[in-house]
Amino acid sequence: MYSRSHTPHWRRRSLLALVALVAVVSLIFTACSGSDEAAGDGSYASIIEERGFTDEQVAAALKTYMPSGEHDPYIMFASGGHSGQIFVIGVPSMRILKELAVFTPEPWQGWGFGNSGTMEVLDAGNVDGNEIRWADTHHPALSETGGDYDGEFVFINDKANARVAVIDLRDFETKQIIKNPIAINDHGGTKVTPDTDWVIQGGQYATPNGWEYSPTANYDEDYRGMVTFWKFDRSSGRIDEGASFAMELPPYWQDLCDAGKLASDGWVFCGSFNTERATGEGADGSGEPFEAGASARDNDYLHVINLDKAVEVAAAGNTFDVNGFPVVALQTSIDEGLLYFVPEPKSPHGADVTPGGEYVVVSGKLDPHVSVYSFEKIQQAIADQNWQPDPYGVPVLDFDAVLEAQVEVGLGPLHTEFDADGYAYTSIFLDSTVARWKLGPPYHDDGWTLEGTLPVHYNIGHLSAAEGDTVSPDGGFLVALNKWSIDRFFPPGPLLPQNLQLVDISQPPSADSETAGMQLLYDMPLGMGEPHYAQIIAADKLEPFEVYPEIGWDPAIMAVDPNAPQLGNERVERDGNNVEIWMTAVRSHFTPDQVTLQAGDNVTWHITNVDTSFDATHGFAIPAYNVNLSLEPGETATIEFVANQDGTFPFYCTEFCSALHLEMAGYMLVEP
Ligand code: RUQ
Ligand code: CUA
Repeated sequence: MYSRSHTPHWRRRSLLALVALVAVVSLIFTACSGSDEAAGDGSYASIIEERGFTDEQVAAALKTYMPSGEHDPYIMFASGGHSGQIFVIGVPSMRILKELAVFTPEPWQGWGFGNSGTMEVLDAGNVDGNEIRWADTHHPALSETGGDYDGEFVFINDKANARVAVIDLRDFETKQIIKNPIAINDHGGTKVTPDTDWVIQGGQYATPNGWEYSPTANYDEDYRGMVTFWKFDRSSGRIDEGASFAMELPPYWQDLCDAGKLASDGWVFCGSFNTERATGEGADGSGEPFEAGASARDNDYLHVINLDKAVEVAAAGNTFDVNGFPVVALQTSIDEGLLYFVPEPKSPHGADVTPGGEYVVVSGKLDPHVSVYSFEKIQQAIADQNWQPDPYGVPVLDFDAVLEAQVEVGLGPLHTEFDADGYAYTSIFLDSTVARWKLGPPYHDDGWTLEGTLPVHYNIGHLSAAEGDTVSPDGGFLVALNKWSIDRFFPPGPLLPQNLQLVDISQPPSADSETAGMQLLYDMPLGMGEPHYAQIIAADKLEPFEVYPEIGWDPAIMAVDPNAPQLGNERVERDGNNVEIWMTAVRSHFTPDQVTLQAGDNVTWHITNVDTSFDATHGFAIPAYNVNLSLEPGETATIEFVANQDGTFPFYCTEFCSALHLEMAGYMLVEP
């Protein structure tokens, strides 16, 4: 039996308490039903009766309710889809704690509105000189130590422009955005290796390397897929671009990746589709539409990558250059044994490694099974050279030799996560269900069986179980990330919210439960973008700053800026038409609160929030200049602009910080 390293004791306790509560509630309910006395007296029994709740609904409500002041035991990091951000959500209450600004300017956090630190991060994501100020964020990856979430960082990809962001969870701020130099879109990431040495970014729609122009008639020769391995430097909290590299892949459309762990540590697995190399239907009617052309064959290829060896090959300089970035050539990967394929049911979505690293679970969207591949058998097939080459010469391992099991789970299986008791959960898109199935040895001797399914609403994409993709999943809760909400909520116009549904998976499957013991607890509409994937971490692993450690802290360098304004040294200095301002903010005053400039001045304006109290944030807005900062306690920020508009500009604090918050204002006077 598989066992986890840390047990969420609170859950056991609160479940016992819940069972007791539900019993009491039902008793009271039974006692009161039939009598009209209880109705309308405000007691919970009367509320239950008036609203006609079932026992199950009452239990669901109790399981998600967080009394005021109580914190959620889990925090979910959900991708923000088109918003380009990350949603931070408490579980099980499903309360939104923050829309964490990543790729898109966000005014409340002062992200991208004058603060030169934030502008620099955003500008690093510009593409060919074009300012890109949105993203399609898909897959957040929490940093790991020994294959377990460590609560230090989270990474996320932008599918639309092939970018990766690094967020430091000490202050929940984005520190770095990187544009992939060889690809213009991505999908297979982000994922991290078990100690976060590497952040994985897999490709998606193939293009020529560096997305140069080439007609699709030259697809087979010129177009290539890719996977990029970003070296993460934990001490600086940044990806080290100079120590990173990519691998050139055949022009199949790589999909989701996962890092091996424990038994399969050092290897990486990525699904793919369009191994047909379809190029779409031309305007003249030539070719085939993608959705047909890209699913003509029965199989696509699971990419099996020897990352440890690839790192050695790249370090030895056995690479070629694309836009100045080292790329291991496809032929090199074949010659050096870095890349193997395994046939997988066509159009898969998700290659998910079991907690112990023994298996890779793949779901072909058009096949009602999950296919489970054994890492050991993959190694054996490699050793036996039990393969046939693909058209590019990549060894395709024998399917039967590496398959461990197939479990029929329903129509349109996508993505799989795990719990602490050796069960797997697969999202079933077409059926709109979550399937719970039993893993085989070493988890269960009688495994590889479907336990049951739970209907969800509707068209579930990914699912996320508590720490469910780590080496020690917690179980307890699972969230279904549903694409369609149809009838669940009031329709706010034809664009409907996503529906995140919380599911209780704490109960074991039982023969008399159609849903294999799973209970739907809560519907959470989310009308801010489309989360694709989410990860759920135990809240006690996160140790965010309450306030910045020292006054004058610059979040961009996570240290004190020696040039930061401090109490007592506020001043304005002029040198020709260069003006530099050192300002402090404290409840309820900016010092200085009058700044006089001349039209055309080059202005460098530093502000420090010298407040040290928890939650004593000040904002700083200058009208007409598109400046809006959020200065958390201790934080310093610098804005730079040319005072190109003369006039009288009242600046003010945009965060209601104190009784005299409205008075926290000043004048910026720009003389003509
Ligand atoms: S994806 S569900 Cu990146 Cu699976 Cu969208
Ligand atoms: Cu400071 Cu309002």
